[in-house]
Amino acid sequence: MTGNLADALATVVGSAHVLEDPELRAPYERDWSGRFGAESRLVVRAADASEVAAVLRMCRDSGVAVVPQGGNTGLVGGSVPRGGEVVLSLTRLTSLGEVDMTTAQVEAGAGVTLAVLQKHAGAAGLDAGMDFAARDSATLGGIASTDAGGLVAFRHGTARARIAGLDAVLGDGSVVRRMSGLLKDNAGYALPALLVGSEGTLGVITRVRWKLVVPNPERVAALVPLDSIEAAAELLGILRTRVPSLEAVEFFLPEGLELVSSYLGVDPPVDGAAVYLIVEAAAPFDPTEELAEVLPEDALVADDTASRRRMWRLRESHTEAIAAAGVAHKMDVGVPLTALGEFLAHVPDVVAALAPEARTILFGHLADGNVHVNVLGLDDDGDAVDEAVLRLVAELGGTISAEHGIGIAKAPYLGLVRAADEIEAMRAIKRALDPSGLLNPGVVV
Ligand code: 2HG
Ligand code: ZN
Repeated sequence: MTGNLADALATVVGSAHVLEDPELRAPYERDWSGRFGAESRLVVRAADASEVAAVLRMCRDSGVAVVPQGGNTGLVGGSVPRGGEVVLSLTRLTSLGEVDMTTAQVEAGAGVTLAVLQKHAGAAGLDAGMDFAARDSATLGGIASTDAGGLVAFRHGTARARIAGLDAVLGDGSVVRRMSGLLKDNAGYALPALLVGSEGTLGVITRVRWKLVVPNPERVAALVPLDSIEAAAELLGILRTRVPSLEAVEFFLPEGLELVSSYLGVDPPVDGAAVYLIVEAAAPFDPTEELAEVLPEDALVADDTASRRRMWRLRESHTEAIAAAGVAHKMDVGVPLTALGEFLAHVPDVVAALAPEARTILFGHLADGNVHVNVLGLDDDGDAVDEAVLRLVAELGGTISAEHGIGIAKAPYLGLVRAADEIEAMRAIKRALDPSGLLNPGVVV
């Protein structure tokens, strides 16, 4: 059976792009979390939308489920096999259109990485309006299908806000094509909006039309040590209301700073605080003064590119430093800002009650109320810890997934934050668009 399917797929994509050898398949079978993954039946690398459609048709006819995959930088098991599926890699869909300067939009294949889009936009004097540490590998298809957020979501929104349109092949083989880039288009249901954030469970996004932003040439960052999370929340309020050029407010804690500094082999530029913020402002004019007026005196300011990068590395390297220390349980949660102090104060205790030896590292996107809870040193107690943390999130009115997606990691907990009626509506949509359950089984619902 596998043989037949592999041969059939090879007639579409070429035999060089059907990977059956376990060694060649391996990089596609485990995601960046290091926690999720299993063997696939095979990996197929399509080159364009018509190949994607043909691959899906063949897999449906053979009764084999498909896991769509972009740069495989996911952290929730949503882009890797659960066992025996075909992995459909979209990384070859790299065609990139010319920037349309009238609309400041650009069409890009699902396999274009964020870094390539950023460069392409930059060459046209514009900016992608999105950024995060996995920029060199993460692809636009994955970014769209998870509704990724990142470091400048506070200013430019999540992927949803950047997507003017998309092309996709649905689970039933039909095609959604919405590339006109119209600002106003309310003709019927917004299918592209439904596909954004659907994590490859309804359709395979093959192309997006991306809204670029006008870059701000003057930029300044600051590393701000603070005594408490309450002080951080108060400063956030001041920044939000008094610094119109504000672009990002990120945070990490002493444990994270220590781990990252030793991973990078650098001396931490500050220490002794309870919370550290990285604040960035960008404007057509120099925002240094605007920012300095509201920051405490001991804030370290970086106004040139090299020192800004050094500062940001302390925040961006958290994921890598944690991965180097072990396989973490990762909970990407959103908490209302009014409850953030309570959440951050309680999480370590909630974890310690179930797993006293575990190490909890908290960091994330403060302005978005988005906390990355990383717990190292969990074993059999891991699921109980996940559930306890996610329950706390739900009790505080938050969400169990802010920007990484539900994947398979959070699927059992969706009911904590979505009512039974809503989950049933999601299931009805899944049945309608993917009646044979071809796409990404076990993910989301
Ligand atoms: C980040 O903000 C990413 O750096 C990864 O979303 C978070 O590793 C994580 O938990
Ligand atoms: Zn993040």
